[in-house]
Amino acid sequence: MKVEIVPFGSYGGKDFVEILITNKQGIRIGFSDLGARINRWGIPVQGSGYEEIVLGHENAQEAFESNYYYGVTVGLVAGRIAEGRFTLNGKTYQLSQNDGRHHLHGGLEGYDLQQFAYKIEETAEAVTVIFCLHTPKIEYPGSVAVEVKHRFTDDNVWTIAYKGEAEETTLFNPTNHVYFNLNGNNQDSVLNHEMTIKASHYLPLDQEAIPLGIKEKVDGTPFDLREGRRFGDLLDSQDPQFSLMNGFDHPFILDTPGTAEPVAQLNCPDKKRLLEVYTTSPAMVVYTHNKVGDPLSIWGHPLKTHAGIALETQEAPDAINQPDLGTIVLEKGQIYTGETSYKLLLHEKQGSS
Ligand code: FUC
Repeated sequence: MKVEIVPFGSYGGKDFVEILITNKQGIRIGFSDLGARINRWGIPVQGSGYEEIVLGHENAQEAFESNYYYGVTVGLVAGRIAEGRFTLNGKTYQLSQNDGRHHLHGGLEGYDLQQFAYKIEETAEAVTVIFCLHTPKIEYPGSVAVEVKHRFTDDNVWTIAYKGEAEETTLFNPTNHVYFNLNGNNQDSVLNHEMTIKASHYLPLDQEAIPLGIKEKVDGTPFDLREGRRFGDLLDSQDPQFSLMNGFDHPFILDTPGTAEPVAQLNCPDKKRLLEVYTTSPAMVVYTHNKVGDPLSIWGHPLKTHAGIALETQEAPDAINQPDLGTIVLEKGQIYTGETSYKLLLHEKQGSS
């Protein structure tokens, strides 16, 4: 496999890099030390570069100015914490309120904009980039020494393995905020994607996207994706939860986490590309890029509503205030581990479209 380290631009006096890994099929994936992020996953097109199946940025400055968290590692806590407030061991904490009155995606100093140290390991069939960060004790109750390993193989599997060790008892619930668009660009939206999510329940939200605290059966709703539905066919749904968010921005409670069964699939029949998702996490937030703001374009093309689908594996949002939804407390000295894999299957010879 080929590994290249190229500049990803500078911001705030820091220089960032992108690590590009090309496997024996010519498929190229890119990770950056800015937020331990995936920034590209490209399928070669004869004579004209790559079709990128994830949303990303040209450089660090664009990434810093973006509101979408494309491909970033999210931490310490993925998902919203209502009013940024919670109580742990009898003490109440107030975190930054960076999403209206709520705390979102690790707050103002989350992992997404931190510079991670990295090293690269190569074996015969895979390259692994190991990103490390010792989170300064900013706003959460305790620091976490975190390691995010991105592994990419010759058979097109990208695996993220997380490890976190708490110095003081704290909260920890990381994810990766990758958005897929298997069309290979952001000019076509994901309306043509078939989504399969092996989840019998989802979490309805209030108007500010905080879980209402009930696990709702998906039966008879647009959230029933167990057999696969074309996203575009769901758009005229009158389901109040679906229209509330103009699409999905909801946690799904997964039926098959930690097994050899995929928890989800994305299928793009037009391009004969299929993506399978495997995870140890009990829930997955699915966000269908329901709004477009800043930036207004990426990869040289204007963004449109539903430009991608984010599949964020994690414990459910606001679990710290709604214990029935999961546990995100990491005790002092305890080690968190978690793993998610995205497997790309190409059903036609690529490189000629
Ligand atoms: C998701 C959502 C949010 C937000 C963000 C960019 O995880 O839950 O609503 O807009 O990503």
